[in-house]
Amino acid sequence: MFRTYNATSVEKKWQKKWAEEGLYKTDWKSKKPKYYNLVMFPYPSGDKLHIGHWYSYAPADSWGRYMRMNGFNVFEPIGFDSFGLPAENYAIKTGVRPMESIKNNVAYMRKQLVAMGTMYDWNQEVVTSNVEYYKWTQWVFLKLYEMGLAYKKKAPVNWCPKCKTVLANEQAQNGLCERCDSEVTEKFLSQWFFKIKDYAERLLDHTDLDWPEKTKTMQKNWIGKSKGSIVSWKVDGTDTVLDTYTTTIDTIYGVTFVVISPEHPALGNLVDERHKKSVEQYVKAAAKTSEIERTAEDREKTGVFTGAYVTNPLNGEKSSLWVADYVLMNYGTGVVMGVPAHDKRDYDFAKKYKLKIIQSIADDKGKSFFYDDIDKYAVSGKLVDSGPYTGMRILESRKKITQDLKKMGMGRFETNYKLRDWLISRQRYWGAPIPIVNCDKCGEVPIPEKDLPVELPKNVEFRPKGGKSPLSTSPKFVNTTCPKCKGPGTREVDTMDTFVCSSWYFLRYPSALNDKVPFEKNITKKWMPVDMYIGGPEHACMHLLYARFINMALKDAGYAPTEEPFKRLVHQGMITKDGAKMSKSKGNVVSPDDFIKKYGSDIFRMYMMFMGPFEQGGDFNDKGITGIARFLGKIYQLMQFPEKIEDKNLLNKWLHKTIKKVTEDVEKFHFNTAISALMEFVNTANKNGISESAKVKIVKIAAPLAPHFAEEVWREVLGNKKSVFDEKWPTYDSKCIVEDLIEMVIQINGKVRARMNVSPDISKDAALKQAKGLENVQKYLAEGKVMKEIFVPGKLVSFVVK
Ligand code: ANZ
Ligand code: ZN
Repeated sequence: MFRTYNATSVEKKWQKKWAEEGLYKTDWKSKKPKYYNLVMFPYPSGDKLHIGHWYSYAPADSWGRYMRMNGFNVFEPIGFDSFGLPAENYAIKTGVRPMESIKNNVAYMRKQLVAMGTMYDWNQEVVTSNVEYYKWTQWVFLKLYEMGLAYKKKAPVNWCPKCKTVLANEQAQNGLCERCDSEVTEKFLSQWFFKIKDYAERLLDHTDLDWPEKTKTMQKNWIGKSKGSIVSWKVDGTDTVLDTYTTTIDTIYGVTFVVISPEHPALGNLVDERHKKSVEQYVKAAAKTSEIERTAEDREKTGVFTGAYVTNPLNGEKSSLWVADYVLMNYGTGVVMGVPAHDKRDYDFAKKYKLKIIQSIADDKGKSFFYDDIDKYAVSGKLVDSGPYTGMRILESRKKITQDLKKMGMGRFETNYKLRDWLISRQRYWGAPIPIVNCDKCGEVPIPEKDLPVELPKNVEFRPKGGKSPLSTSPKFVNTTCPKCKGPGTREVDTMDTFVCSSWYFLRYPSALNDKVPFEKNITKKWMPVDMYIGGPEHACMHLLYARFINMALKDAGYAPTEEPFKRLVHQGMITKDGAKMSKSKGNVVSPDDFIKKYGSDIFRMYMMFMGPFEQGGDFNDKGITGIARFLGKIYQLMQFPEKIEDKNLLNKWLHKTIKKVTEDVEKFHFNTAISALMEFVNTANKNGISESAKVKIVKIAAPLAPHFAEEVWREVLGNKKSVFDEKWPTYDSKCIVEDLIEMVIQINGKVRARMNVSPDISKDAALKQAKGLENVQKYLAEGKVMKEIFVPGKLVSFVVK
């Protein structure tokens, strides 16, 4: 009777054939519109490709295939983010040098990705730990250095005791290490930073980016733009003026004390003899406390009086100046005005040290409130006991007070950002060395571009010891000549954060084979920006922020062609097993390889897509996968049916409905419902029969979802010579889809007033529009009544007219 489908042998055959035919080699000369389809490349740690990679990469590839069939010249590259901790930790665990283990792991992952049946253009592969790549990562560093965007500074930095390295702020959110969840401590070290803060305003602008709202909001919150005012306070008996930063200048008549940060450079000169000892003690203790501790909300507020007094420039009132560790030096000006009536922290502080509490703002009933509730009162609240500003609305007063202060030369408007500069040095071996030489005579000297790469030495003890950079133990690496004076110099021994490697790889892909430049101008200009970027939402405030920044900086340097690197962004959801996150420690990790062996990759790919909407994720179970296997078996049979149709109209209607549904669902990344639609079609066609022309269309729309399977049917069963992926995506004929209409009843204030015939899936807006056009309804509207609401419960339209 019918042949049955043998996934394993079929898939191997097509993978081989596709490679031989060069089917997925990018056509650089094509006249078709370009489409850059990108996934976040994997870390080749010891784990191989796991189910999360599969869940993200397979549908991403289906999307690329879909776009290709829609007439685009699709560029779909892949590579390996192979520097950094995952690879290095694996090497440490196994004792195999990272250079060796990376080679093996990359080779293994490559095989897995081929087995997945992806249409990656392997010619353009990048491996970030290869010197051909990291040479250009060092080049990126030099460009930023030339622009004044890379600098070294001694600063308190996050230190992960387990990873034995410093971390960027983004990698230590909530005080935990992004990689190992250890509690982060603080160290005072000299480190390299990138001035991402200079780009805060541009990074806040997401106009024209088709990105998930949530991700844009997360970036906005992380950048943390704050608009406020600076006020200057003269210190009694000195020439010193202290600036405070406040977002609520409207409370200035409620200031009863001012607080200075323990690290403030002016503090030493302001303390009087009597308070010197207690202040010194306090400052010492504060230096040992981390920022995370100091800013914890539930922590008891402490501080000491400095003996100094400052003057409020508006009413001449004197306030005592205190030093307290809840004021940080690296935000605003490092000095804060204390308003205990309206700020909780200041309130706790005032209570503890018996300071005055003066109300200066009130809600519309005259009641005082804390600023936590500002959203409720910003519009209605008013100033009280505030001199000439008394009675003024809060928002209005902010403008007026700041303008007045400005005229007096005692203040101005100011914008601050929470975002800190990006700390990029790491005390680890497995990264791109920072291309800088330190010379006694010339100081810090960048290595000239022509002398790149600074190669990572092979024979170095790579296991980190006591927080010293492993490279510092190699005199051969460290000792060099100064590029400027040719005298003796020493190299930087830190390596770059791997997020530097991944913040420009999308620019490299189209020029991956070029060893003269990091990327060719014309090619990059043609291919950037990335049209579709797919990857995890956990990268919102790290990779996705860094990549935007580096791209913008390289644009300013005249290299990158576009302001933004990624036009459309889609995040995959998470796969769970029995409702729990998969993890090695729980022992519930599903290995994709076993399933591929058993079912083949198309069935596995389809099953992953069938679990739920791509962005939502789903729960993995073994039963579902056999259902998909049976389904593909059924289509395979259907494609061998002789042409014998019961009802031609029925077939046409289902065919076009299915094309429409699959097209629309794939556009939305709802692969799960696209697959359901195909299943429904197959069930109907099994009973009703199928035509040769319908077979052709069905194979085409199934092709992105089950690539090997579709190619097998297309060429071997239907007898075509060329690949199904060189075919055009079928269009549907809406005339064939017209549904049987249903009657909808229209109620006005509870009484049936009219009826109309509509399609069963009519939207609320369309129903409303159509109903408004009815004569009977218009009569009611003409009486001057306003349509307030409309409901479409089931098949009923109901107007409430007032
Ligand atoms: C007086 C005041 C009264 C404040 C009030 C708040 C409420 P955002 O929105 O986060 O920018 N602040 C300023 N610099 C600080 C620093 N270096 N360390 C700790 N706190 C600092 O918050 C701005 C507010 O945070 C400022 O407004 C200041 O306190 C505080 F009822 O000034 B406010
Ligand atoms: Zn020198």
